Amino acid sequence: MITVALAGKPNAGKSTFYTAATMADVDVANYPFTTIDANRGVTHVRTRCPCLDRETRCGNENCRDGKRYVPIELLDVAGLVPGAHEGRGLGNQFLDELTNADVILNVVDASGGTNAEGEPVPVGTRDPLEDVTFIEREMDLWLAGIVDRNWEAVERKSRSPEFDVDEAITELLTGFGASEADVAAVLRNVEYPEDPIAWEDEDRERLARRLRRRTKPIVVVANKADVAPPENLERLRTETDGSVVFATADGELALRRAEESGAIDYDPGDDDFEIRADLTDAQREGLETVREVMAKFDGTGVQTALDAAVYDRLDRFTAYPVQDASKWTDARGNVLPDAVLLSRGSTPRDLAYAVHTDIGEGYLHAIDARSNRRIGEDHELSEGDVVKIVSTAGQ
Ligand SMILES: Nc1nc2c(ncn2[C@@H]2O[C@H](COP(=O)(O)OP(=O)(O)O)[C@@H](O)[C@H]2O)c(=O)[nH]1
Ligand SMILES: [Mg+2]
Repeated sequence: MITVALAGKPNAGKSTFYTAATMADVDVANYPFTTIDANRGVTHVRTRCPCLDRETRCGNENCRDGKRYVPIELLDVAGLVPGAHEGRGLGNQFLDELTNADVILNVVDASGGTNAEGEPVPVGTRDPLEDVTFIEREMDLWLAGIVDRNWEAVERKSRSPEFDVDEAITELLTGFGASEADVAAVLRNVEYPEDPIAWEDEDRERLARRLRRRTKPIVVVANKADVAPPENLERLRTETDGSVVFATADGELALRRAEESGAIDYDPGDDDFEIRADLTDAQREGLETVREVMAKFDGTGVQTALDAAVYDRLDRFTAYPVQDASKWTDARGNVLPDAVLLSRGSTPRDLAYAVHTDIGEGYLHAIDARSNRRIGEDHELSEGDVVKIVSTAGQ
C-alpha cells in the first residue's frame, strides 16, 4: 500500500490532520511531542468511480454515489524541530520513520502562530515559508548523514580490484530504502569523483539532496489557513512552486465528527456540506464558520492534499480489475470490487502483478471491460480503466 507521511514541526496540526483523515483517536494537544510513537492508519484518496458510466452505482463500501475512495496508509510522525538530523527533539527516530514513506505531506502553520520549535506565538509572527524550507533541509541533511556515516565502507571496498563506485553507492543507498532505478537515475545526473577518497562533503550532500527529491517528494500543506493573515496566504501561493494546498485540518475534523454523529451530509473532499439534524446555535455557528473557509479554499484541503500527493506527486492512477468483463464483477458478483493504484506507464501485466504475484506470473492477456476488446501487451493503462485479466492462475 502507498504510504503518505505527515511531517512538520510540533503544533502545525499533523495529528489533527491524521485524526480527521483516519478518524482514529490520537492525542491532539497544544504542546510539542504529543505523538511519541508513529501512528499508522488507513485513509483514502478520492477519485471518480467508473460506475458513474453505468446505469447504477456499484454499491462498493468505498464508493459513495460515484465518489470512489481508494485506501492508502497515513503515518503521523512526531514534530520535527530544527537540528532534528543531529538528534534534537528525538529527530533521528522521526526521520527514520520517514524512510517508510513514499511521499511526504509537509504540514506548515500558515498562520505564523507558532515559532521554529512549535511553541505558540502571536499569529503572523513566524514566516511560514521558513517552515516549508526547514523540513526539506532537515531531510536532506539527515540523508547526507547516512551517506557520511557509511562512506568508510565505500572507501574500504575501493581497495578491491573489482571496485565499481556506482555499485558501492547503490548498495549503500538501497540499504536506506531507495530502489536501484532511483539511485541509477540520480547518479546519471551528477558529476562525482571515481575515487571515493576524493569525495568532499559537498559531493555527498549533493547526492543526498538529489536522492531525497526523487525518493521523498513533498507536498506543502498550508494548514490553519482559516486563521492565516492574507499576506501569508499570498506569500505561500507565490513563493512556493505553486503546489501548496491550503487546509483547515480542524475544520475537516469537525466535519467528520458531525458526519459521524449524523448531523451533516458530507463526503471527504466535497467543497460543501448539508446540515440534516437539529443543532444547537453554537454547533451550527461552528459549522458555518467551516463552510466559509471551505468556500474560500474549495473545501478543507485535507482530501485535496492526499490526492495531490498520490495522483500528482507520485503520478499514480486508478485501475479496476474485474473477472466478468460485461458485468464488471468478481466471482461473487461484487461490482468493481477493487481499485488499484498504479504508476504511470503500467501495463495490464503490471496490473496483474499488483492483484497477485500468481496472477501476474500466469498472465495470458487482458480485456478492456469498457470496449470488450483485447488490450495489447504494451498498452499503458490509464485512470478509470476497468480490466479483465486472463491468467492461468485464475482470479
Ligand atoms: N485554527 C486552526 N487550528 C488548528 C488547525 N489544525 C490544528 N489546529 C490546532 O493546532 C494545535 C496543534 O494541533 P496538533 O494536531 O496537535 O499538532 P501536531 O503537533 O502537528 O500534531 C491544536 O490546538 C489544534 O486544534 C487548523 O486548521 N486551524
Ligand atoms: Mg502530533
